[in-house]
Amino acid sequence: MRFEPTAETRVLVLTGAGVSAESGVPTFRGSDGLWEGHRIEAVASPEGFAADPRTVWRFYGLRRQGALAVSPNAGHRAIAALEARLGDRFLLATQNVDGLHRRAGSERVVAIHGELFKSRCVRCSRPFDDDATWLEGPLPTCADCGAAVRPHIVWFGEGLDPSHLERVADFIVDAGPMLHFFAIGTSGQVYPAAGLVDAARSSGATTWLIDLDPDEGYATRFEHVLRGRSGEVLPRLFAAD
Ligand code: BV8
Ligand code: ZN
Repeated sequence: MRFEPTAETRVLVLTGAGVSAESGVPTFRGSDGLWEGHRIEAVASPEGFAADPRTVWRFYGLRRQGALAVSPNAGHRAIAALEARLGDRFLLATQNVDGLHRRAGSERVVAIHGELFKSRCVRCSRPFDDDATWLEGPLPTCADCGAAVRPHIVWFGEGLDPSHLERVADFIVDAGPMLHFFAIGTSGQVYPAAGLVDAARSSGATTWLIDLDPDEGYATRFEHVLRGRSGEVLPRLFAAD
């Protein structure tokens, strides 16, 4: 099956851990939500950071190491190639924080859950590039005000960047029935990202779910459900010729 965009087609892609899984990055569901005995939701939370910043920095430091050790896969490249064909008629909202989409050449990317290789002062809040793992020695503090520095990640219980949500919502509304919405490699458990398919459908979009093992409840909200590995399905689905 191949996706054939016309000159009017708009495409919004939402990716989850299943796209990076093809590069060897572990998914959340695959770990049953656990990491070294901790519930990920507890570690990826403001309460978790306040209670035990060393453990939270260990979680993110190890993921920075892991992300630097892998490369984008054919699925990432197929998404970047579709963007190159469609230009401003394309937008990618990713739940993944690993930076692999940008390394594959994607530019029109909204990193709705934050970015692994950015940190920010809990007080000054301005994000800055940071690929340090902070696994050894003292934890980072702000050079300007001395407060704690945290990963620039949207944790459970924290709101997403309103400008990100607005950019995605505007894209959906502007596209209307010309929109094709693709959710790829996501279990659709985490809101508000999991609600994008409903917003797309209510504006008349055609909806597609591509997943190795689609979540039953989530899949019922899509018109097309393609079962398979994203690294294999996407190059065929998004092939240009
Ligand atoms: C918010 C950054 C309000 C962290 C992430 C009850 C209690 C507490 C909270 C809530 C609650 N009910 C609802 C909530 C809200 C909560 C939520 O939805 N919780 C869920 C768990 C119930 N949401 C939030 O807290 C959000 N914020 O609502 O705040 C608010 C509003 C305004 C103002 C203040 C507050 C914030 C959510 C963001 C959390 N941060 N990431 C980090 O990454 O370290 S979420 C994190 O988990 C990931 O980013 C990702 O989004 C999510 C996991 O989802 P997936 O990417 O889908 O990964 P998963 O492993 O689940 O699935 C992988 C899929 O790939 C599977 O389907 C699998 O079959 C498939 N697959 C595997 N291999 C392949 C494949 N597919 C293809 N090919 C393959 N090879
Ligand atoms: Zn500061």
